Amino acid sequence: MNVHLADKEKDGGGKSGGQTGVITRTQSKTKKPSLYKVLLLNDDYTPMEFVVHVLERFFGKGREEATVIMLHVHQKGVGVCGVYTYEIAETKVTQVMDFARQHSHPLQCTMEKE
Ligand code: TYC
Repeated sequence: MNVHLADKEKDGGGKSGGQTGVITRTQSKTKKPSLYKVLLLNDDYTPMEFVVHVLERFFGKGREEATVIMLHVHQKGVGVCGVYTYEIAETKVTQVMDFARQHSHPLQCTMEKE
Protein backbone atom coordinates (compact mmCIF):
# COMPACT_ATOMS: atom_id res chain seq x y z
CA MET A 1 0.00 0.00 0.00
CA ASN A 2 2.71 2.48 0.97
CA VAL A 3 5.72 1.02 -0.85
CA HIS A 4 5.77 3.93 -3.28
CA LEU A 5 6.66 6.31 -0.50
CA ALA A 6 9.44 4.04 0.69
CA ASP A 7 11.07 2.88 -2.53
CA LYS A 8 14.48 4.40 -3.03
CA GLU A 9 17.11 4.14 -5.71
CA LYS A 10 20.51 2.71 -4.94
CA ASP A 11 23.84 2.80 -6.78
CA GLY A 12 24.05 0.27 -9.57
CA GLY A 13 27.86 0.18 -9.25
CA GLY A 14 30.23 0.98 -12.08
CA LYS A 15 33.36 3.08 -12.27
CA SER A 16 31.55 6.33 -12.74
CA GLY A 17 29.75 5.82 -9.44
CA GLY A 18 26.41 6.83 -10.96
CA GLN A 19 23.27 6.25 -8.85
CA THR A 20 21.34 4.23 -11.40
CA GLY A 21 19.35 1.08 -11.88
CA VAL A 22 19.04 -0.84 -8.59
CA ILE A 23 15.91 -0.34 -6.51
CA THR A 24 15.91 -1.38 -2.87
CA ARG A 25 12.73 -1.59 -0.81
CA THR A 26 13.27 0.10 2.52
CA GLN A 27 9.84 -0.91 3.79
CA SER A 28 8.67 -4.51 3.48
CA LYS A 29 5.58 -5.19 1.41
CA THR A 30 3.30 -6.74 4.03
CA LYS A 31 -0.46 -7.10 3.76
CA LYS A 32 -2.76 -8.32 6.49
CA PRO A 33 -4.44 -11.52 5.30
CA SER A 34 -8.22 -11.68 5.16
CA LEU A 35 -9.72 -13.67 8.04
CA TYR A 36 -12.51 -16.24 7.93
CA LYS A 37 -14.86 -17.44 10.66
CA VAL A 38 -15.35 -21.19 10.87
CA LEU A 39 -18.98 -21.88 11.81
CA LEU A 40 -20.79 -24.90 13.21
CA LEU A 41 -24.47 -25.34 12.37
CA ASN A 42 -27.05 -26.92 14.63
CA ASP A 43 -28.96 -30.05 13.72
CA ASP A 44 -31.34 -32.35 15.59
CA TYR A 45 -29.25 -35.53 15.50
CA THR A 46 -25.54 -34.96 16.20
CA PRO A 47 -24.88 -35.80 19.87
CA MET A 48 -23.84 -32.87 22.05
CA GLU A 49 -20.83 -34.85 23.27
CA PHE A 50 -19.64 -35.35 19.68
CA VAL A 51 -19.76 -31.59 19.02
CA VAL A 52 -17.81 -30.91 22.21
CA HIS A 53 -15.22 -33.45 21.07
CA VAL A 54 -14.94 -31.76 17.65
CA LEU A 55 -14.33 -28.38 19.30
CA GLU A 56 -11.63 -29.88 21.53
CA ARG A 57 -9.95 -31.90 18.80
CA PHE A 58 -9.95 -29.48 15.83
CA PHE A 59 -10.26 -26.06 17.46
CA GLY A 60 -8.08 -26.48 20.55
CA LYS A 61 -10.88 -25.67 22.99
CA GLY A 62 -10.94 -26.91 26.57
CA ARG A 63 -13.97 -28.87 27.76
CA GLU A 64 -15.59 -25.82 29.36
CA GLU A 65 -15.30 -23.43 26.39
CA ALA A 66 -16.22 -26.23 23.98
CA THR A 67 -19.41 -26.85 25.99
CA VAL A 68 -20.31 -23.13 25.95
CA ILE A 69 -19.86 -22.98 22.15
CA MET A 70 -21.81 -26.21 21.59
CA LEU A 71 -24.73 -24.94 23.71
CA HIS A 72 -24.65 -21.60 21.87
CA VAL A 73 -24.94 -23.42 18.53
CA HIS A 74 -27.66 -25.69 19.94
CA GLN A 75 -29.70 -22.67 21.09
CA LYS A 76 -29.00 -20.11 18.34
CA GLY A 77 -28.53 -22.38 15.34
CA VAL A 78 -25.00 -21.28 14.43
CA GLY A 79 -21.79 -20.34 16.24
CA VAL A 80 -18.15 -19.43 15.66
CA CYS A 81 -15.50 -22.09 16.40
CA GLY A 82 -12.53 -19.89 15.50
CA VAL A 83 -11.13 -17.30 13.08
CA TYR A 84 -8.33 -18.21 10.65
CA THR A 85 -6.70 -17.33 7.38
CA TYR A 86 -8.33 -18.87 4.30
CA GLU A 87 -6.29 -22.05 4.01
CA ILE A 88 -6.42 -22.88 7.70
CA ALA A 89 -10.17 -22.26 7.83
CA GLU A 90 -10.69 -24.44 4.75
CA THR A 91 -8.66 -27.25 6.35
CA LYS A 92 -10.71 -27.07 9.58
CA VAL A 93 -13.98 -27.26 7.63
CA THR A 94 -12.76 -30.31 5.68
CA GLN A 95 -11.48 -32.04 8.84
CA VAL A 96 -14.78 -31.53 10.68
CA MET A 97 -16.93 -32.60 7.71
CA ASP A 98 -14.82 -35.73 7.15
CA PHE A 99 -14.89 -36.61 10.86
CA ALA A 100 -18.67 -36.13 11.12
CA ARG A 101 -19.20 -38.25 8.00
CA GLN A 102 -16.97 -41.03 9.35
CA HIS A 103 -19.22 -41.16 12.41
CA SER A 104 -22.44 -40.87 10.36
CA HIS A 105 -23.47 -37.58 11.98
CA PRO A 106 -25.11 -34.81 9.92
CA LEU A 107 -23.03 -32.06 11.57
CA GLN A 108 -22.34 -29.18 9.17
CA CYS A 109 -19.32 -26.88 9.28
CA THR A 110 -18.75 -23.91 7.00
CA MET A 111 -16.73 -20.69 6.75
CA GLU A 112 -17.43 -17.06 5.97
CA LYS A 113 -15.28 -13.99 5.46
CA GLU A 114 -15.12 -11.85 8.62
N1 TYC B 1 -28.89 -30.09 18.63
C1 TYC B 1 -28.06 -31.24 18.92
C2 TYC B 1 -28.78 -32.14 19.95
O1 TYC B 1 -29.72 -31.72 20.55
C3 TYC B 1 -26.69 -30.84 19.49
C4 TYC B 1 -25.86 -30.06 18.51
C5 TYC B 1 -25.18 -28.95 18.93
C6 TYC B 1 -25.75 -30.47 17.17
C7 TYC B 1 -24.37 -28.21 18.06
C8 TYC B 1 -24.95 -29.74 16.29
O2 TYC B 1 -23.46 -27.92 15.87
C9 TYC B 1 -24.28 -28.63 16.73
N2 TYC B 1 -28.30 -33.36 20.10
